[in-house]
Amino acid sequence: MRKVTGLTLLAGCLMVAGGIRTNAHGCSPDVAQVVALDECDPDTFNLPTKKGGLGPGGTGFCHEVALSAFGFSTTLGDLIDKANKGTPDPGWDFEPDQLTIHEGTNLSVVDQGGEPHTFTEVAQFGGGFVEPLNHGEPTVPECTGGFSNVAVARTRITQGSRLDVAGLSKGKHLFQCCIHPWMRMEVDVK
Ligand SMILES: [Cu+2]
Repeated sequence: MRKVTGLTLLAGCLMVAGGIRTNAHGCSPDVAQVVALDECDPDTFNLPTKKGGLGPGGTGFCHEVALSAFGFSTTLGDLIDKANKGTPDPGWDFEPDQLTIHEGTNLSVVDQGGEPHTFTEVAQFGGGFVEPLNHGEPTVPECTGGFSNVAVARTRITQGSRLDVAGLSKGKHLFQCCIHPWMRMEVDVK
């Protein structure tokens, strides 16, 4: 009898999952999409550190997505210059900037840019762990230590990868990138 009940429930779940996206039966949570974007220029980002880049180690820090040959990318120098002037590159961003979700909805954050980011919940927006990109703002506690801090490292998203955020409580939640601290997003849970 138990097995039959279980199968019936499973069939109910599949029907719900295949129809309108709903959480009415508690089968699978609603998912809200967030994307991380950047336009990193691999030619400058992946230069050896001696030449002012971030190094070609591993598979390189920046993976080509921005069509740099056609002028759509941001060089490493430009990125730092703009951050220093307090006018950071708006192409490096989480989209949307604000999201209102119901309690129980999961966030699915996909990195569609070319380099790693973090999607880190913070009490208040502020600087990340890469000082030249902070425009004088102190590093927020949640970003302190960079990737040597496991709490920060587990919020990292590399190009093409996805980070799921579940269990957000009702209220306002702030997320930022600990590398590019102007990448910020507010999530309001109703
Ligand atoms: Cu970032």
